[in-house]
Amino acid sequence: HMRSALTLARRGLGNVWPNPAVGCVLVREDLNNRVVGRGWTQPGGSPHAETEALARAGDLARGATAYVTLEPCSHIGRTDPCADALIEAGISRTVVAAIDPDPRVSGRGIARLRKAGIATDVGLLGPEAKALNSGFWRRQQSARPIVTLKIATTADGFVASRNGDSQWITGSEARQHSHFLRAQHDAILTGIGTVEADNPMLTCRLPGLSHLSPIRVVMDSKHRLGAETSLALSADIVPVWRIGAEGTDFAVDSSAVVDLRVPNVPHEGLNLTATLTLLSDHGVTRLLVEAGPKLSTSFLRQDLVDQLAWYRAPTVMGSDGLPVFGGLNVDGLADMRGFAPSNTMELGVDNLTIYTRRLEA
Ligand code: AOF
Ligand code: ZN
Repeated sequence: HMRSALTLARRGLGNVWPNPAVGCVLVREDLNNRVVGRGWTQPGGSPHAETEALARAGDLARGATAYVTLEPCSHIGRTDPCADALIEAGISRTVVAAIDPDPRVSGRGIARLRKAGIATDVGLLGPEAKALNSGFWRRQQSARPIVTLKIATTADGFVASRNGDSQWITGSEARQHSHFLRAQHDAILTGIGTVEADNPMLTCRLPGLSHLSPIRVVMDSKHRLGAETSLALSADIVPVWRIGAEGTDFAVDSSAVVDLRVPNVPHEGLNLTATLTLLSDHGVTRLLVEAGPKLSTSFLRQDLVDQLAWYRAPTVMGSDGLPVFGGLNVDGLADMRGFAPSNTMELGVDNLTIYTRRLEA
């Protein structure tokens, strides 16, 4: 049941920020383990998962066990506390995957349930629940989003030929999947170089999922984002946040583009750590970076990449091409960036491997 609650929770990824994506399953053990209600955090972050499940169960909730992927909340926010809703509905037992790191809750939800006489177990599939909401945890604990770097390369790691051709490295299945990846992130970030070269939309254009497009963030260190770019022209439909340097007064000639500022680091460009903090301040928990080699390399060099989503085509370019990453100041093997493969899948003739940052041993 907790696995099923985690699967439901996953539906919220990318569209509930700054909230976590939570799932809830209500089970009547006295009725042959009948599932009487299922719920997940709704777009925008409310209603919460428990309220949804309780509404579906109606009177059948009385006497049920609630499996919840996050501690039910105890604070009055945009909704009344879920812990109270579970108590009032007559739930008899609660199984919680992980304690909520939000200081407004953080153990108080569990205490409230237990005080009302509801047996409450904590920790079932806890690591899975934290991994699913790693963006929420990161933002709560470090005031940053988690960063996924997406790259699409030839088998030998090149992104363009020497004449600059780069459009069709991977095939249509891989491209469709990358739109799904966009839908599961709160924001997508690119550089002004990519905007000028490709004039991208950076939206999710899968049928039926276009409402899940992430906020589009452009690192505009050169102060060049044009009002006629696809991004600026569509900013009234899907938000565009332009990040420029502090102390400059450039503004895009488009009222819909949101103007944000971070300090400039000499010889490096806009401060990426400050950018992550700024995005977190605006509620972003999951950031997808889809940029050219220069910006991608900066994220990697500064050790800001939590996950690599690497789409690979079955083609070989050879060293005439443009490599996906520039120099990382690696002298010996010990200096390399280390990742562990966490998932891999075939997409037509291409494949995708998700690598997760290997923490220091
Ligand atoms: C739950 N179930 O499905 C979610 C929870 O702004 P509010 O009122 O929505 O409160 C946000 C906080 O609620 C968030 O930081 C987290 O602690 C909790 N999210 N809690 O019981 C849910 N999404
Ligand atoms: Zn709640």
